[in-house]
Amino acid sequence: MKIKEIRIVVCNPGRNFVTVKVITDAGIYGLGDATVNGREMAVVAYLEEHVVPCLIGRDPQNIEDIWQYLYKGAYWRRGPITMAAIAGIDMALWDIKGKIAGLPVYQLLGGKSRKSVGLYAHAGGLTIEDTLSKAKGVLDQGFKAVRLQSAVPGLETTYGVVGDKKDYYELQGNRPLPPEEQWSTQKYLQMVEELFFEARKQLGTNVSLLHDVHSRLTPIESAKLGKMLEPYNLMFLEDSSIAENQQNYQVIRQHTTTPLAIGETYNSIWDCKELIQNQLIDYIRAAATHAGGITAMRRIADFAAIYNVRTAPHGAPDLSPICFAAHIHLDTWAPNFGIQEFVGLGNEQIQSVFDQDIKVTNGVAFVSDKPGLGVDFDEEKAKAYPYKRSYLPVSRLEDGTVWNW
Ligand code: EZ4
Ligand code: CO
Repeated sequence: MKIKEIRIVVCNPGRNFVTVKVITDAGIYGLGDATVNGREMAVVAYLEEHVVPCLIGRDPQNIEDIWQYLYKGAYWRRGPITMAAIAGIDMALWDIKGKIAGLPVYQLLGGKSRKSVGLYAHAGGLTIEDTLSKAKGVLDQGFKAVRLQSAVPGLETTYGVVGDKKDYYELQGNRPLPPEEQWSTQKYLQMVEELFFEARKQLGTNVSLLHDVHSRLTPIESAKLGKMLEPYNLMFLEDSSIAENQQNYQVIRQHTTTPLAIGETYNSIWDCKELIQNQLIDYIRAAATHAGGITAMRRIADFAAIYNVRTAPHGAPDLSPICFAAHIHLDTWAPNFGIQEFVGLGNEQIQSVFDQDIKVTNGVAFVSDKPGLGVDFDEEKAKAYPYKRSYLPVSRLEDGTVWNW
């Protein structure tokens, strides 16, 4: 079998997605997600100019060799653009292998470790009351885990709060230039303690609570927050600090037993190697699209399992339904799976472009049993939603200093 053609399609059914379609001479095709939010066209150029020409005529069944060829063979290893390009191809090759074998991808990985995949939903409000009423709505739908985010009083906008926008897709919008947002650690810390105090009071002790700091705190501030939140028994505290320097998490870990999660921006196992082997984190949140595909995620999961670290793949709306399908296969297989982030199966336009076969009910997802990834992409419908330049916001402290968004 040979790769005959590889098509890279960018569409914007509410937000930009970069979709890779690998077509074989046997009439089988595979799909992959290569979306990097706010940097989509860089991945397209990398794929079209530097990857696609090298793969035409190769046997798509040699997934590992193609992965190594693109990773080691480029000399320039890692980085979000390179690894998203590799991921897009890799997912498509697993999809093809499943279709050849007549088996869903989770079966190729080793089969089911569980019947269904536990999900956590989001609740983000303009006030603590608003957040908690949204959380109650989520629990009424059957979710047993919810991420709480709430607006910081005194700041114009806060990460994770949809506000008057319909959904996440409208929230990011399609911004021709990056918007700017403010940050104040002092104002934030006051809000977040009250949020979790009220949450336990109103939601009880049976629900798993999570929170995403989105890398806004220094390590010692994270340590302080983790300690402060111990009475509220979080499932995990996500991205409390940046870990470019992985030793940062030693500072946090020395001070708190609040479980820690990180990894949604990671491009490879090397970004989390020290965090995992020194047991500085509890959940690794790498995403198939950004960490190098299913081949790389499988390796990260196996490495993490040795150190009691569980997987909790990123589930943001800027990962396409193809990535979500890949995650549900990985989550169904991984013996050390923890929980899957879930923001819904997408708006109407997304659901018209991507045909998904995942059942979500009572806070859990059931993997597709179709051969391959079990997701399809309608190129014709995608044409109705052309690419629009769109950026994530940039964050500044109140004195104007650029900070972590
Ligand atoms: O801000 O995916 O946990 N989820 C997140 C996301 C990220 C976006 C960035 O593209 O932190 O909402
Ligand atoms: Co996050």
